[in-house]
Amino acid sequence: MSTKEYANILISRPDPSVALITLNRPKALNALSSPLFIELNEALAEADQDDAIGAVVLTGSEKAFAAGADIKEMKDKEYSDVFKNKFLENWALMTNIRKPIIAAVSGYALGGGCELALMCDIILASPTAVFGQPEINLGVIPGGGGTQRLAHAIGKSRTMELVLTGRNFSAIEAEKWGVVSRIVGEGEGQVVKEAIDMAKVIASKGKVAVQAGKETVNAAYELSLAEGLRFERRIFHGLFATKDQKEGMSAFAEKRKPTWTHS
Ligand code: CO8
Repeated sequence: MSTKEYANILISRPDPSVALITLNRPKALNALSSPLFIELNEALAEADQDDAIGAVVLTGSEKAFAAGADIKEMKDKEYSDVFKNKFLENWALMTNIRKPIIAAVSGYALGGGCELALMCDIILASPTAVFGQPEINLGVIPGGGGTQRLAHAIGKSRTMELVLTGRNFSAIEAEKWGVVSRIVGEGEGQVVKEAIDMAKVIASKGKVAVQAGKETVNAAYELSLAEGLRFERRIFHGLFATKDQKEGMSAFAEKRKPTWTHS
């Protein structure tokens, strides 16, 4: 992955196997402008192509993961502009990334910020994290998957309440409802540290199995139970064609650590 400099995001490698992408528009609380999303998609695609990287961490600042789509950019747009130009449709490109993306959320994750976190594979929250879909207060509704992904994650009644009242929800609620995998300990930078540690663990596994695991869990959100179970079984069977399956099971039997060749 190149060390290219971007205007709206920062890229670093806290470990050779992990890419850390930090949203960096502090004056606008990381509002998600079109240029920011173009950069984010480019950086994610590069990380996906880099064989040395096993997982990506996406974060913002202590105050804001992202306070939503850029309202100032949107406010004068007309229906014909947003429809013709497929406004923000490229946001969903990140759901095609093969490698796991962990969102490390501190502070505000509102509107498109909440939707961005929901497009990641795992969300870790700092105790300061505040989620919400406040679009109703702007005369619109969520447009980046909030109504759908939240409904899948937390059910109709809660999603309806959040989308129709625009009220925020806390890290504790997010954990109780299963929006986030867990709340990390207090302290500046703690959520990023724990996300990097998790990314390193994932990156230490065989990449073929990790990609298969991500694809198969995500299928649970698209398929019926019967189709999903059949898909899982086929992918599971397919992994018996990999060297990593032979290595992993032989290593267990021989009481040694496996050496993955990612093939
Ligand atoms: N867009 C643009 N600028 C923003 C945004 C935003 N979403 N959020 C904050 N800012 C700017 C403020 O305008 C302010 O700028 P300035 O200093 O120039 O006035 C600066 O960031 C700091 O913000 P505040 O002074 O408001 O900071 P506070 O600590 O007082 O408040 C809040 C923090 C509560 C987060 C407040 O900023 C806020 O309510 N922000 C807007 C939250 C919101 O409504 N988000 C939803 C946006 S709509 C959306 O996301 C639709 C998604 C559609 C996706 C479609 C995909 C296909």
